[in-house]
Amino acid sequence: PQVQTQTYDVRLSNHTNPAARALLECILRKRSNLCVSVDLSTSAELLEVVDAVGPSVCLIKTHMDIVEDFDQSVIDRLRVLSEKHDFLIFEDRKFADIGNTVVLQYSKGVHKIASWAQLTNAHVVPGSGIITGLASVGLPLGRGLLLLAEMSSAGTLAQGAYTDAALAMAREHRDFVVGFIAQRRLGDEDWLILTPGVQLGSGGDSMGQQYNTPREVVRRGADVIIVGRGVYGKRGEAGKEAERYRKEGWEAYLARVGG
Ligand code: BMP
Repeated sequence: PQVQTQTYDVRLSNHTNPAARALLECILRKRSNLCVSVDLSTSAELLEVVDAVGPSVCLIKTHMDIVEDFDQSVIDRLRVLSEKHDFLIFEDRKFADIGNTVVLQYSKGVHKIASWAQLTNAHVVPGSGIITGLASVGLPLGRGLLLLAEMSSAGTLAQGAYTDAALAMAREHRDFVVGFIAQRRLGDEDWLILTPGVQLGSGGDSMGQQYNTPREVVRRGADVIIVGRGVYGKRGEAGKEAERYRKEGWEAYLARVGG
């Protein structure tokens, strides 16, 4: 049977990476395939939105390098919320350097990403050494990696042969690479497909972002929909909006698997 039509329950048995398994288990427990991308630049705003959307999400995506008042307490408070509401954390770091450098960027510096993010991601432009490097840090900690195989933005170079190369690289590191940031299902194997560029009522922004609806991206193969401004854009309504997107994403999944 095609991965596309398998339930999250069946998909769970296709995965051995602990982060991938934890994500699928959380999706099933919460009946949520929604990841909210909380791109806010103060810790107070970030944590307020995370607390509001927490009940509706399986995953919170961060860009920790935009938080102006970052310190270890932001991570501590985020982890408290992840236990309170039951979600995983994905740092959207988009690593893009040689193996030796990404080892340091992943484990050290101000953010120490590997110590708190179950999932992170990487560009494949440097070649597979980037995966070897990240895996040397992440695998012993039970972390998982997503490769950027496609992007949502207009004019992206991540298409065609580039996307095929990302798939080939993933196949060489199946223990650590759990899936892709992509706009559709890739490959016959069970990869987790996380799709950004999602909003109800498509369109885009003035800087090249392009949106598709939850229904459309799930139909094309998204396992997790990533929504940023669509959820936190209207002040004070993030909780309500997250629940709306959770329902949309879940109904689209049920339609895809024929439930
Ligand atoms: P928004 O829904 O507000 O457009 O936010 C999308 C989020 O997903 C941003 O954090 C962006 O960095 C990320 N993203 C994206 O939009 N397209 C991609 O192809 C890959 C991304 O990580």
